[in-house]
Amino acid sequence: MNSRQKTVVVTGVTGQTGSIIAEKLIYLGYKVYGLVRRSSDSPNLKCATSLENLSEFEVVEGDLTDLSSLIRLCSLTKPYMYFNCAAQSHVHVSFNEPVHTLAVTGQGVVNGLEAIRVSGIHTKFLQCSTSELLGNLGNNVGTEETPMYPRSPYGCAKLYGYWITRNYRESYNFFASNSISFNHEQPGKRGPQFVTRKISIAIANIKAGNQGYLYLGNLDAKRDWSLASDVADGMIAILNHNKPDDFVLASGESHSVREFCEIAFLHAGLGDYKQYVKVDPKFYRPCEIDVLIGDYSKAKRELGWEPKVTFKELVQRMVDYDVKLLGM
Ligand code: F7E
Repeated sequence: MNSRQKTVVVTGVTGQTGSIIAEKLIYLGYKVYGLVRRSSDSPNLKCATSLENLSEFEVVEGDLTDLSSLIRLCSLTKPYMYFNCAAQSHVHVSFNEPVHTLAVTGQGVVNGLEAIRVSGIHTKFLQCSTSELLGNLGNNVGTEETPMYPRSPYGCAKLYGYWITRNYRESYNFFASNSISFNHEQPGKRGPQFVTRKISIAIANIKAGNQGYLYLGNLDAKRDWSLASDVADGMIAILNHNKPDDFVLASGESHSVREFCEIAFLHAGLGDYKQYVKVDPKFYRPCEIDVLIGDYSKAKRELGWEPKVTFKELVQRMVDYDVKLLGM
């Protein structure tokens, strides 16, 4: 590696997947520049606090919606790779904040691509795209060829990000790729407003006697869940591939929120989840995707990637983390 090949930009580095990618790349010998939004407090690194004092990690203050921040970032750091993990990533929130979601989740992508183009550097670009692009699959399994039909403002903004990434690849010969990642969760890092972590934190609180019930929305929604660390390996492999392309990263299995609850409550020794889980319609979405399941055979064939952690193990690890955190 020459010195430039060791430099990487990660946006969304304070979030679950961005921080995992940063950790993995630092371990592999890269210098990582993490874009962090300026706030009135000193920067809060959230999921990336473990990286704070490492010489291989540097925070660059800036905002995805501000093209000049990104031009400055790219001109200064001349990254060999750029992982665009930042987004307003909560699907339900996007119905209440559609314009903000578009600015960050959609326009933030073209800002990154433009910053690379204006800086005149050759940078491999990964857009973290999502299964939310696909919409209701019926009885089908989602592949790279599945027609896209997003069902939320988040999905619509991600659709723009997906296509503008392909457009820069086709227009300017950019090494610009998409991961089409299905749901991915990391014990201790997943935001508490996503359903898996909401359940694991509630279980810890119920065990500790701090909480009686857990209120959820649609228990019958089915998702294809993987460990985020496995998916992050796939994202890195996409940029290490010999050509830019788009890849589904998924587990190939679909499970309902109800099944997640069943396994989680039993594993925690609380017995039947029905004693604790109540449905509150305020958690329903105006428009839902009922079932998501992905076919990762292209990633397996071309990248040698496959998920390592099973659904049951993932549920158990999430519960164990939060129960231990509360000292139970
Ligand atoms: O919901 C249902 C909810 O918010 C999963 C993001 O990372 O993955 C994630 O999007 C399912 C949905 O994730 C509650 O209706 C029931 O069907 O954990 P979630 P998500 O919307 O699937 C994709 C791939 C992304 O790209 C996104 O950025 O669970 N559900 N009850 C609930 N969901 C939440 N959040 N809270 C509930 O109480």
